[in-house]
Amino acid sequence: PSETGRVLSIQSHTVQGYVGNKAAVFPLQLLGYDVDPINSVQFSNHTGYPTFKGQVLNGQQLWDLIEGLEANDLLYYTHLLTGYIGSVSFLDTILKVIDKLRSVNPKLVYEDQPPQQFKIVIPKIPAYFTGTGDLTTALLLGWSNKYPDDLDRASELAVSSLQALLHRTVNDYKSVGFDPQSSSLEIRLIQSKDDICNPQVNYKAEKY
Ligand code: PXL
Repeated sequence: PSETGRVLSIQSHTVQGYVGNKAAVFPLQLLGYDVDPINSVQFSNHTGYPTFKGQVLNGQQLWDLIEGLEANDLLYYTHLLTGYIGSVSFLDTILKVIDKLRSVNPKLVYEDQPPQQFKIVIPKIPAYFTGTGDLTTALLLGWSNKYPDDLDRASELAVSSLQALLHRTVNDYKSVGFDPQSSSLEIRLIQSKDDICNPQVNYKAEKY
């Protein structure tokens, strides 16, 4: 295992655009994590478009992949990250996956336990995005593992990266004459790599 961590990320894949694993894998890799993606669906694009086509993985197919990894002793993960889950059978299998991963590594991190409370005040951006939740979760995982006792700091870093990326996204759309309020925007993930690696903290957490 690498020093930083090994993440199993079970999320959707879209051919075009950045949601699910497409929004989570790259930032975690930039932050130094080994990330193994399992694609819960493979869709042409996210479901907010007028139409989409593709395939959905069922619970048994997910379990097959886990069994394949297990048979080769490849099931050691420090973190499990999940997102968009399309069916109850898939969710049931995720619960089995958690048990299985915990049997290999009892310290597996899936849910955050610190009952700390704080808030970060951020300006509202008048636009609508997809994939931002998936990206935020990945960034929080990435930074909270680096600052395990400082969730404030981890959140400030995650929020600051996200805000920089959202501003870049809006400005990019505006620069080609596109009204950012007219439809959901695809996030400029790759173009924001420096903001992910080295976020400038412009948003501070305040204790309640
Ligand atoms: O969490 C965003 C997301 C993830 N996966 C798929 C989606 C969306 C949002 O539309 O369609 C397939």
